[in-house]
Amino acid sequence: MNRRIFHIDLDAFFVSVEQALNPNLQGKPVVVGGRPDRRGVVASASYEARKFGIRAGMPLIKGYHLCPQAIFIQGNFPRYQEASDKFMEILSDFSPQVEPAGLDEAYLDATGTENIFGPPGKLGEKIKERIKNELKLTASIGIASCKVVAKVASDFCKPDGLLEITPGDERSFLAPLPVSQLPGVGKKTAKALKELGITTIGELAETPVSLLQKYFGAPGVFLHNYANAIDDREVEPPSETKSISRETTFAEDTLDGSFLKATLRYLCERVGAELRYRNKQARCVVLKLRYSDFETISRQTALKESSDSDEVIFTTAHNLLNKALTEKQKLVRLIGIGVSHLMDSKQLSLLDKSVNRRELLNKAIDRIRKKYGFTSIQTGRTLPLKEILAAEAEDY
Ligand code: DCP
Ligand code: CA
Repeated sequence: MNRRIFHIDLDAFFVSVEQALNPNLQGKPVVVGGRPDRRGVVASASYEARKFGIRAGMPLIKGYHLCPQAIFIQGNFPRYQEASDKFMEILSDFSPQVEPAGLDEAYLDATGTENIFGPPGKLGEKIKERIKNELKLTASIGIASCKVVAKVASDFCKPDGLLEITPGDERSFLAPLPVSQLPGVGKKTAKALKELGITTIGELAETPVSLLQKYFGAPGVFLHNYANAIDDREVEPPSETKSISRETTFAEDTLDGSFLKATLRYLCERVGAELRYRNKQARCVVLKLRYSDFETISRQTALKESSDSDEVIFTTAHNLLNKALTEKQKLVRLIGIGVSHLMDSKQLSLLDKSVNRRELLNKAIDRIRKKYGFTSIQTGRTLPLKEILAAEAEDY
């Protein structure tokens, strides 16, 4: 039976999230990455900015020279994480077989779902519609009988596209495209292929596998197979989570105890929310610190009882932080918190008298955050944290 595999990729992801939140940015050349007078690279460029030649990975200053009127903004990683979580949640409503392949892209296997969602093209439209309505973002979707062709198809129809490759048409779809469109073919491989006289995927498909193996070793076989639309990789949902962590790098190194404490509180709340979302409890809390000289330490404590409470995680982490700060008086560049040794939560029973108010409060906060976004609620102790949102932009 022919599989129906979707590759769904959000368009100009970081920039589009910013544009969705700030209508003044819509329809304009926008670059996420930071101010052009600072060192750094373009993380994401709006399609309007791409018209000027601005591309991801390019130094910001070069982007500025190409298009001085572009709007350059700092990234805000928590926002993108939040959008990514919601994106994955939408996908999981359509199939249990969803494999995230980055923050803004995923594979979904919809084989055999016709009787529920209709033909694949219709399902693709439904997915795009929900992303548009709920996230105010556009996605491009490729549908094919294998992962590699689905991915090339979603790239091909960007932005805001939907392209289904009918079974049997895979090779003829790939053939005229440049080899650089094939996943796994970077600049170096493209150059080496060019020296062999191979510029299109069709020419690559026709090249004897033995020759490709001779030049590229084992990866040569993949090149041959992918070019011929041979790819039996399954869509694999991520395996069970073993640990959950959140970290942030500061815009400026710091030794300010109350700022570190508030940051830690914020990160612990994020980890706690993720634990509860996954219905897990943790037995171990790990603090990570990176100093200005890049020395990195981690300190951990096992909990007496497993927990998913912000309060317990924070108290434990705070003790670890205090110890670490007395051990070393060095400026801190990054702080992170993780939990591990996870187990499934017991079902929260409302009849259980031991359920304390704090747990109910955490659940209520999670519900509101799920609806309105993580930053819609700040607990009193994280309020001094305005700067952290800017600082987290350095995380990627
Ligand atoms: N990203 C980054 N640095 C890069 C490339 C990407 O930080 N060098 C981040 C920002 C992007 C996100 O990852 O928004 C997704 O990467 P994509 O390659 O999918 O790029 P976009 O989503 O921005 O654009 P496209 O519409 O081409 O998918
Ligand atoms: Ca993308």
